[in-house]
Amino acid sequence: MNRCILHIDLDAFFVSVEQALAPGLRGKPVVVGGRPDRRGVVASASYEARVFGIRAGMPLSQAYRLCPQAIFLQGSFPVYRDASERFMAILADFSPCLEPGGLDEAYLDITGCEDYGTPRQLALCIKERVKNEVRLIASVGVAGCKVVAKIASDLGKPDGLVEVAAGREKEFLAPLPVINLPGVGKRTEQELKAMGIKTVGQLAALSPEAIKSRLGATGLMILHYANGIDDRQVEPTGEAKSISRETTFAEDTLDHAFLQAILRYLCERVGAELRQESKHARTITLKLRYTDFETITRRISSKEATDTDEAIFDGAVKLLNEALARKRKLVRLIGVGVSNLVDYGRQLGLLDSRPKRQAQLDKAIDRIRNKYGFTSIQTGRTLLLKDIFAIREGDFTLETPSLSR
Ligand code: TTP
Ligand code: MG
Repeated sequence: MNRCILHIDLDAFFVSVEQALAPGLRGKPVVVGGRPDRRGVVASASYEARVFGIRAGMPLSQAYRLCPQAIFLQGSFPVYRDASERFMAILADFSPCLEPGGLDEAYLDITGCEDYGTPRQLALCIKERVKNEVRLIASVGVAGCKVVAKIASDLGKPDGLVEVAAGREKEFLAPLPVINLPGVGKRTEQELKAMGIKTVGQLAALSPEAIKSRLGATGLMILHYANGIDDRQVEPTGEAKSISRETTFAEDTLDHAFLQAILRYLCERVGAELRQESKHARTITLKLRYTDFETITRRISSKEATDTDEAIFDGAVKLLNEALARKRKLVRLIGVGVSNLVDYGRQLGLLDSRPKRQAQLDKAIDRIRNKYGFTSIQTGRTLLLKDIFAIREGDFTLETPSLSR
């Protein structure tokens, strides 16, 4: 039986949630990421803002220069997570074979669902429900494999519905620039350009030997994709593989106490997320970006997995202190992540009474924070940040969250 896969991605997700909450923002250039006079990057830009050249990942100051009249918002991660959960719940009504790819996108395998409608009818139905129930616009790609469905959903944006019929994949992909293929980044794009390859069609015509000698295993993968071949299954795991938070400072700093306080805050954020996912982590990663944009990551792993803020911070601060001792360069960005996740209870560290007490304390704090907002409780180590907390309202996003699944 031919597979039928949908890729669904929300349009300008963070911005659209803001516009749904405040309809006055609709139809305007809106940017979520923070104030333009602060450091940081654009997380999401409305399509009206994109007309001015504003893109995700661009420094906010550059976005401001391109469009000073744009409305810049700080954003609020808990609100986006809530919208994401409601979005995913709608998708789950259509098929149990659902693979979230982030907060605002997912693959859905609807093979064998013909009795409920054609793929197009089901896609329209999903769009309609997302619009009515979450007040967001979803773009959908329909195809026989993941890679083509993803490219199709992207191509139709905004408010897209692009269906690629079985057998027409190569024809659909051929005219597109190679950068549209997942797995082709700026560097691969340059490599291909040096070989005289600009479009997916040109790439598809290469021999496996030719591309492998230049680009190795990645080359073979993108050659398959270019030919519309992608055997990857939709994997309804939905489980987090890593959880991380990072923040860019308003001013570069070498203030150790401040760096440690921010790190502690980020560890508490990561810890809360980890506990919500009912996971323990074996690996803790610290990320630092220096004033000259040099970026380092350092990790520490242990046999015993943990989910306490204290243990995450202990590991992260050790890495931080080592890094600070090695280089005396101002720090621009700091981040912490956990990975190598295992299910709760599958490890023995919990038998130790100290972590258990901490685990109970963390859970009590989680309950209060879920009810009254994250900054309703501060631990001794983040007290230094109280002025930063005080100037913002409610539950803000000081950090860029990332949940990789
Ligand atoms: P995307 O789906 O890549 O972007 P988008 O939904 O804003 O716009 P569109 O899909 O219509 O092109 O990412 C989803 C959300 O993830 C986005 O709204 C904000 C967040 N995000 C970041 O925080 N940083 C980033 O660099 C990117 C690309 C996204
Ligand atoms: Mg999106």
